[in-house]
Amino acid sequence: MATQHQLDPGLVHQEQRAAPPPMYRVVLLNDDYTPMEFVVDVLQQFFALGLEQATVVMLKVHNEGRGICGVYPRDIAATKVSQVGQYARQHQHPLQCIMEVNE
Ligand code: NFA
Repeated sequence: MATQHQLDPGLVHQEQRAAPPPMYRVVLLNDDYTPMEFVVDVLQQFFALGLEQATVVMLKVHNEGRGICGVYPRDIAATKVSQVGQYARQHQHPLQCIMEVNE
């Protein structure tokens, strides 16, 4: 017969499991200057969206001020923010991309 300790490493007593690491939303912000086609291109290139879904997200950002591109572990989210920022600056567009913790 299994002991309680073997069945339950910690939960019956006070200790708890570590929470899973947080995920991060990568968010695009609207501006008045970045061309719509450039935003669609960014969403296809860096967030693996097809033309239709990239267009839906671009229009959401355009109409509502912001939109979620995807939700990722911290390091991946940070890399995407950096890549989008670099790509936008390279093309002299003011497009802003940020990350925020999901809950
Ligand atoms: N608002 C921009 C325009 O009218 C388009 C845009 C969409 C920019 C989404 C940034 C993000 N050209």
